[in-house]
Amino acid sequence: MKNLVRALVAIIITCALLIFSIDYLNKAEGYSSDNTLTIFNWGDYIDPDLIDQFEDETGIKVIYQTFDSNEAMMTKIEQGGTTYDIAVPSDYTIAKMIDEDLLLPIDYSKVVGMENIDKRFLDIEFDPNNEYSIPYFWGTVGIVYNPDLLGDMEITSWNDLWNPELENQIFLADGAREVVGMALNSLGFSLNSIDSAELAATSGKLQSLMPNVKAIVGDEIKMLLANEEAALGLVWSGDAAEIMYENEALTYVIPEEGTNLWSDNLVIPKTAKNIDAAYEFINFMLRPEVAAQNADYVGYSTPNAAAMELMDEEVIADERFYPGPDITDELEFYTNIGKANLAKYNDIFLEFKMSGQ
Ligand code: SPD
Repeated sequence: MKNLVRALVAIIITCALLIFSIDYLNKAEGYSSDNTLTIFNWGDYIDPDLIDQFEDETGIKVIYQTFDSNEAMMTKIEQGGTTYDIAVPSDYTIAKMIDEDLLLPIDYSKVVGMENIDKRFLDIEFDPNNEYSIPYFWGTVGIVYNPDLLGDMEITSWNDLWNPELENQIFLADGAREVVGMALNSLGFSLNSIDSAELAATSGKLQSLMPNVKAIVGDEIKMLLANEEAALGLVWSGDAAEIMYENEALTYVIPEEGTNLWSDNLVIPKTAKNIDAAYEFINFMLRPEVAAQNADYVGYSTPNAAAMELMDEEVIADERFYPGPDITDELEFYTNIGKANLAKYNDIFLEFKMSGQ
């Protein structure tokens, strides 16, 4: 009998330990529980003081994880097994996530502060009526460059990147849509083109850029350009703002052939566990003073018009980072071109990368 009791006690202790360990591991791996909020965001994309402030105000513990591309973020959510309460995909990825039924519709009876958002960033094709997404930051893809390293060379267009004098002088952000989109625009095509002849021409044109490309890089592009390792880079505008903060010699241009206008948005994945906390976070981020502080810290452009009123006038008057509708109306969001076409873009990008080896 004693042995039976001992065995039972051992089993109970083992089970308790197991439950404790699973809970611990789950928290570390991005699983939410009662009073936690698990956020999946791009790297360097929030003021950490705001996370502390949110935790202090609400008593909710934030578990914060980062990704470096829409594709990596979506794959993780698609695979399942995580319970992110908030994720921050870009426009075309939101359309894909809606198609794949990965998102919860936003319950606007729980949202406070939508009126703060500039209408330009609402009701866009990737999510009509913002049924699933709330704007967080926006920007363009363009060229950051260092005039001191370029003599009297003017940089105004994508085609300037092909200048033979720029041998080994360009860093490119590591994104198929960004790089192929840039080459499409340089030829006067839409950056959402799925036309085979246009894509073939684009592939050829892109390969002829390779002598000028020093490297295709991830987040380190900011450090490399700020350290003057090359004269130019294809970057997101917010990264350009950060680079220019580090090294005032650089500047940024929205190329004259047109480019990508993008927005990153807060969404609630279907597998979220703490939906109430997700709404608390959304409402927190929609507050003008919070959005202004976040934009000041991160350097990207806020879509929160009420926040812009609280920001430094010089920052929001800078048309390189806050272009008006006269400019943004001419730019294109990436659209969801579908898996097969995306594979073609990836192939073009891969062939381009291989041509440099
Ligand atoms: N370091 C944060 C980077 C966020 C950039 N998002 C831009 C996506 C454009 N498709």
